[in-house]
Amino acid sequence: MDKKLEALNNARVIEVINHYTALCKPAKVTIMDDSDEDAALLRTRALEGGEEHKLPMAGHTYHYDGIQDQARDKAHTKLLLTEPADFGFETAYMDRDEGLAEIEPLMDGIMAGKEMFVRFCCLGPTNSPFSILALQLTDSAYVAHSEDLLYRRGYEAFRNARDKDDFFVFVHSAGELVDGVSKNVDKRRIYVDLAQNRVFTINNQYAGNSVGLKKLAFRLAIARAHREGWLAEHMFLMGAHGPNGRITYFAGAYPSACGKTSTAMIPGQSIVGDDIIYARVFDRELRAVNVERGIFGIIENVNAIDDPEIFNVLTHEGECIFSNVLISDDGVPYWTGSNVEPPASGGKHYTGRWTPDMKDVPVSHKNARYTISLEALANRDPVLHDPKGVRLDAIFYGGRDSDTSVPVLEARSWTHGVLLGACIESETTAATLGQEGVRKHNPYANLDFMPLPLAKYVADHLALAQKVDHTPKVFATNYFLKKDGKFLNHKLDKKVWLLWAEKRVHGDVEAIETPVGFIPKYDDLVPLFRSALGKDYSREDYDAQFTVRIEAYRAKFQRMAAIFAKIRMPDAFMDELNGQISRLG
Ligand code: SPV
Ligand code: MN
Repeated sequence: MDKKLEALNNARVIEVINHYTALCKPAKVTIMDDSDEDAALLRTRALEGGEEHKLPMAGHTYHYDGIQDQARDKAHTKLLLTEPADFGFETAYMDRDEGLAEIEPLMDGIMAGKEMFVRFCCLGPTNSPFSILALQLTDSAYVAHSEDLLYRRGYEAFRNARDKDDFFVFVHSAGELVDGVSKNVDKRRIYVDLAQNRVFTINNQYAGNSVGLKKLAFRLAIARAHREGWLAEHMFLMGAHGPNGRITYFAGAYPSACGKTSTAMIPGQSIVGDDIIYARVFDRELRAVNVERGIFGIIENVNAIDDPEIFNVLTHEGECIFSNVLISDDGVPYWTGSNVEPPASGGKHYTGRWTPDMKDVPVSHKNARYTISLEALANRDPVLHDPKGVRLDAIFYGGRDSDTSVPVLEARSWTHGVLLGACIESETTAATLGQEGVRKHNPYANLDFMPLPLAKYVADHLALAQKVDHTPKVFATNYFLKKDGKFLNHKLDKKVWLLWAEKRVHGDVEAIETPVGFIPKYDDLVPLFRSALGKDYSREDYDAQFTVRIEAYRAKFQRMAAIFAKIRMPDAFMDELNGQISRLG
């Protein structure tokens, strides 16, 4: 037997590997430990197999996903359930036995002629009460390479594990490749087997589909957190830097295109993570960790002015995988909104050859991405790998609307905050397909990933109040208010909202009570605009931004009431919603 496997002394790991080797029939099985040599081998294999290509800048590579494999495949991502469930919202699921019966034949021989990489990872910091071990089998060196940038290595953690049976299992195959790209996308399936903490994902490469440890593990983790009484959230985690060196940790849930990564990257603050957290109570204190150790971020609009830290990483030596961007003939990546003109000669593109006269085809795909390690960021918070996590003092729920919500608002209580999270809406923009200005309801920015009825998830949040001495303060943000078609705020104003919220956590400033929650006093924002942004802040701007639009808010909460009337939500939640509506009356 392979020496690395033998040293693990874990019968279940061997059983899983044997089972899927027999089913997927790879030509070769390579067991990987936490060594840099094994990590380097993956990088070599990704280049040899044509899934990645080297760029002149040291450490940089690029990857293309197939034309039809550029985003999460919601229709084919299904929960396998042993009995039908009413989730309270539309979710893709199917009968577990039927799902397994469908996918097993599709997996039969799917790795023929390929090398299967067996990797051991740890979700959350290692040697931590937050750690969840994960066993990954994949025939894609690109996927394995991405995972090595995004997740902590866990071979040693497996070796030292006390409960040898307790780990998540992910089996991925890119399937047959043509020019380094998955060919059989019509046979793409992503099935989440909650009953056995395992996920099968086949015939895809886009990391949101293929990287089991990201949104697929996240679904397993939410279900597990529900069973065990903790929280797994689609949230960033960051340190807000207040007066006298004070650091206050904020988490934040935002639907896509609502400012999540840019909030986590606000200048002068420190980032712990940009996508997923686990939060647990120890000694009546809520603590949180970043599940990941890297960023799989949207590259569009990353430029030197708006995202200097990330732009810096993307334009300097160091490890980075670009996906679905333009690559010029001299090997320079270009993307939409970078403020850098692509060359007249164009270059290689996910659609083939691209030249600037192809006005209908964007320089990079809207969902084109970069994959980097958090270690590369100058503003990374040093607590990233702390097994104890950080004390979570505040939560941001970010929505996007042009006409309703004030830029920042503090919830009246924990329960009111739970309501605000459940009522997140994001308005579609001209840039996304479909009609502009359509509001999409996305409770906790988690709708796509919810593996259990919303009412149960909400009940877990409400119950937190009894488990801790101090619940985090909750804030709702909206960076997108408009007047006469123009944004009322500048992109960097969010720094002021964050620093104001930081002061509220510590009781440094008062606030104005309104029917929807607490808003900042003008006099407290003026010095923050001055010190944080070097700007004057006018009374007119304040009035335009912080006027509480009662009618619009009332319409919003009535929309929510219509939705929640159809779901059996906890009584305390419905009382809060009804109280909100009557206060607005
Ligand atoms: C998201 O869409 O929320 C992401 C990217 O973070 S994905 O990995 O596709 O989920
Ligand atoms: Mn996400």
